[in-house]
Amino acid sequence: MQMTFRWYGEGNDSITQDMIRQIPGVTGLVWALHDKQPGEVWQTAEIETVRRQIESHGFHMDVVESVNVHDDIKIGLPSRDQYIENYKQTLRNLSNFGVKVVTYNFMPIFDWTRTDLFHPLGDGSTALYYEKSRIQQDYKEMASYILKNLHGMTFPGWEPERMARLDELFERYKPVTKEKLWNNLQYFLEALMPVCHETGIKLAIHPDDPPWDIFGLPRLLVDQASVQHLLHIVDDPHNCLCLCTGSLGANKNNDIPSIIRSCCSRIAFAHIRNVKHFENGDFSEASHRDCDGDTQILEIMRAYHECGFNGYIRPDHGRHIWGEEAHCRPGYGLYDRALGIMYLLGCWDMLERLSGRDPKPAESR
Ligand code: DNO
Repeated sequence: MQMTFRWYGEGNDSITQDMIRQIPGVTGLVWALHDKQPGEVWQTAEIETVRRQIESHGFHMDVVESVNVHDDIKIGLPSRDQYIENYKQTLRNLSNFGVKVVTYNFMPIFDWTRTDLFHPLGDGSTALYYEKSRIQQDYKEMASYILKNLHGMTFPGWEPERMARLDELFERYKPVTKEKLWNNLQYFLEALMPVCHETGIKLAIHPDDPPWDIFGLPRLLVDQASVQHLLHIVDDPHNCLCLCTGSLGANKNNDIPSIIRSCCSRIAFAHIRNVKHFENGDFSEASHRDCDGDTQILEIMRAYHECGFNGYIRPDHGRHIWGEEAHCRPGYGLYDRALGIMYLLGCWDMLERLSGRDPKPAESR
């Protein structure tokens, strides 16, 4: 496995490349052009600027998270073909810089959804939290709460321009049933596969977070059956998963180690996040330590190890600790994600040792 760390870019992240260099084991920065709107082509000169910022610090830029998909593609409008052409061009431009994995999601309107971005935990830290009873009718209230708490930072999926048009977007998504959304995803993937073959890029879809319909919007990637369906409808080694344990793990019936074992060769990118469930259906995010949540982090690492996983991995959301909630992106502080990396590497190194191999320090730095 290859450890990476999500970085939002110079001037857009309070965490610098120099800070990340001091976390053991990280070889690559997971990046994106965060000022691009869904549907726009990522231009070579823009990618080149980020390449310098990443590679000059000894990191690779193999993984992009995300190239976001335009709503017209998800809705299935005739204008989707132009946006798909733009997506193809973006893939070609990225491949010229050696990019190997492009993450995206197919969630209608909202990306990840939470009701509290800085929920106090018992130890004085805070974490992202989902209170089930608060996700009912009022999507505007939830969106405006999230936008207000992003400390003025951009967050993919929460573009203020899109959030300002919520009523219109909901209207446009009205005819999109779950079945239509699957068809539109298949259409998108089938159109892109030839370019994936040409460039070698793997497309890694992020599961829906949380893994159930919200505000009447259909959500597709929610459990083992839907993951299998996705891999089956476009049965191509370039049609891959960004398997997020925290997204799927928000449904406590999902057995993530079993999902990993069932499709490991199609997992291009692994997000490791731990979630704690409450009786009433609420859930909180937790530290990466297995016993702090219900996601089975130890079994997940064992499953990846047994499958010989050699894809990219990153700690996903962490708690906000040591006062950093005053300035960090929700879920994306430095400290708990760094602690998470040490925990994940600790698990992995021990699994390696037990298999008779000695862990080695990161090579690219
Ligand atoms: C949450 C992230 C997601 C992910 C997108 C991929 O923190 O894992 O927002 O980046 O869904 O398109």
